[in-house]
Amino acid sequence: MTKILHCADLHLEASFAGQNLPPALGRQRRADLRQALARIIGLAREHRVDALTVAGDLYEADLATIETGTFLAQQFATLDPIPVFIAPGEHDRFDAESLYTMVEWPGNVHIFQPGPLVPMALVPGVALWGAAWPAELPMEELGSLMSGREGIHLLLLHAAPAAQDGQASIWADEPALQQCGFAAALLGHEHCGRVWQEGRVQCVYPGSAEALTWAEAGGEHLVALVSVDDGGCHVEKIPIGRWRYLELRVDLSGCVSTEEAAAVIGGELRRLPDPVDECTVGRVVLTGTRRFDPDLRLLRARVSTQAYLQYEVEPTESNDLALVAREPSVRGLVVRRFQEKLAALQSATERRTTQAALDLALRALDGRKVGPDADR
Ligand SMILES: [Mn+2]
Repeated sequence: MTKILHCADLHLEASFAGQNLPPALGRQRRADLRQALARIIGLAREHRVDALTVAGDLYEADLATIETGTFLAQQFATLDPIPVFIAPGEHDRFDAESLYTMVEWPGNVHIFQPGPLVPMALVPGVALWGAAWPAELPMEELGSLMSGREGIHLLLLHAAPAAQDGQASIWADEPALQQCGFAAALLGHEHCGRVWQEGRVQCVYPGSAEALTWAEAGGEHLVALVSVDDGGCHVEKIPIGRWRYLELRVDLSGCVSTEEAAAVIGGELRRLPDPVDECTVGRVVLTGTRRFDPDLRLLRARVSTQAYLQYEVEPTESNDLALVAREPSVRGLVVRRFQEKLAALQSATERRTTQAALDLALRALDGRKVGPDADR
């Protein structure tokens, strides 16, 4: 039984600036991508695998430096004598200026080059075929290339599952690929992990090690423990990602102040089934009829959480007072009068009472029930 730990799409040095995350959080996330690689290497050692395979997008070439390459080389060297096979991808494209050519890699690291698929002996009797992105994949020729070869054959490739503009594809559903006799296709490119059987070929996209964007939040972020022998191929999915993206809608109806809103949000966070920790990026959408404008800076200070939360206030016609104040209507007039009065009031108690009176007036004008028993 040959055991392989397969990963892809680490995207070391990725930028998170496009998601409006503060620079410090971006740095933390980049440090955690390195931690994910360290965890993967730990798993490879723990499971005593015969090889670690990486199907591209190991780092982001635009943002990586020689130091990134030195870090990778050091990490992979700790696995020696376990071999590491890398099929470079789109973001870590193999060329004369890439880290793959500029860094001195340890002897246990094998990097596939662009061009046609070539086989490398993984263990006696098991061949790993690979190429750097964009691979030349003449499936028809591959069949004849592989015909008559003994043993188990595996494919390592960064490729889209079907033809997409400008991308190397594996056409996994193509009979030619299945007839080539690969026991497994260890792939990279898709950031949400999936494992499926295509004819006789066991196909694996581990997904990115961490969810990198909101769009990837719902997917699986795995490494795949692949066991293969003459009898077939088995894949165990091992979740590796720690970061998650959380979307939470909090109804602030009935709250009269930012402090109260902070308490409500804190309560909602504590009630979530999964703990909200320092590896959570959250979007909190504030909904409901409010009698105050949330002070988001104060809210951030008052909500006690380790997560990084971004707040959004959902505007609704009925509760956005600034909007109502502009209405050429009795509602608009009432709001304008109350706002003048509120601006002149010094006492917090009086302000609260006046705000409550405004709320009641708006409810009455909306034709809703007003009184001590009225539900909010
Ligand atoms: Mn990728």
